[in-house]
Amino acid sequence: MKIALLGKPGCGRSTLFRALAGSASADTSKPVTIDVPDPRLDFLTEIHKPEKKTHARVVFTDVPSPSLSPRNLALLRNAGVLAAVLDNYALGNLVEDFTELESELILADMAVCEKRLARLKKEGSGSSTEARLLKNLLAHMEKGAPLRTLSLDPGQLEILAPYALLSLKPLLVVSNRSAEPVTPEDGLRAEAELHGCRFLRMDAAFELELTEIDESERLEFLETMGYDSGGLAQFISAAHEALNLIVFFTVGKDEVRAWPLEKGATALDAAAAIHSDLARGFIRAVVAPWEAYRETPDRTALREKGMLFLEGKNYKVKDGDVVEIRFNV
Ligand SMILES: Nc1nc2c(ncn2[C@@H]2O[C@H](COP(=O)(O)OP(=O)(O)OP(=O)(O)O)[C@@H](O)[C@H]2O)c(=O)[nH]1
Ligand SMILES: [Mg+2]
Repeated sequence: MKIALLGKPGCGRSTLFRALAGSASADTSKPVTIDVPDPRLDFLTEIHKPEKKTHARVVFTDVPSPSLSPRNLALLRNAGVLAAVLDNYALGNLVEDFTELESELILADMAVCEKRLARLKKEGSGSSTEARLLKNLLAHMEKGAPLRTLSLDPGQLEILAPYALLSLKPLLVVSNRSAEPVTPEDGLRAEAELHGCRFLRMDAAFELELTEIDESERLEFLETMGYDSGGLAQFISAAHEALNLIVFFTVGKDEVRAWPLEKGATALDAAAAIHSDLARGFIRAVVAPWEAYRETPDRTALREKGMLFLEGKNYKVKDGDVVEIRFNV
């Protein structure tokens, strides 16, 4: 669940990182782990009043510039999502900066694909499935297009997984601006869409300032400034969404918890995420969508109304499901 922040010197990357970390003195050379805000989790916590509340988490890394330096490559390959921070508070060369970064990602991928293809040819596998796939990728990238805009099937993605190709990863495009952006964002937004990226706005310096204000005074401060709250929360949520995850919940007296799970995963996968014993001794999953608790905020009542569903191990878990695993070991 790693998200790498990249961008040119002075784009505000470290400012955004410190805002995420909640402190101006945060050490930007180490990753920071952040709770993913989730109103559904807040609601389930309110009605169950557990001793502990556990959010889904994401890990952010501030990747020093130049982003694609050899030292950084491992950091980038390791990340599930890349976020490009673009300066729109000082210079505002939005489209240029974005295009430059995207080209660097594509070039790094071309180098990997070419090297692998040469190797396959040398081994006499120049017409294997993998070689043909790599030629396809190279033809796509030669047109200046990132791999995330090429449609690939699960089998192809599996072949490519070991290479951790950078332009295949989801990329969030962040315009870092103050209240008044230097450059209008329409051009960047269109370009980001064309490249299969999600576009976001952010005022990193303001978000960092906000973290310095006592929580009790924050809302009042925002109101007097005429500002919207939750810019940071939106960014964290967008980053989490880009990881292609859903969230399921477990509820109880001791803990109410949000669990990230890959889209399409089953009840058995959910059980394994909680504990290997639950997967080993899996009997049934007892499932209700979290919304059911809005009308009937009580598990016993839900059961009596027939609103808890018994599901087998192949059940595809849905975003927002509250899950209880019945097991026997
Ligand atoms: N006004 C304004 N200043 C900002 C904003 N973001 C960053 N700055 C300032 O710009 C300078 C550089 O910001 P950093 O966040 O350290 O830049 P960086 O992207 O980490 O740059 P490097 O680490 O040098 O590559 C600092 O003095 C920040 O206070 C912003 O949104 N608005
Ligand atoms: Mg920095």
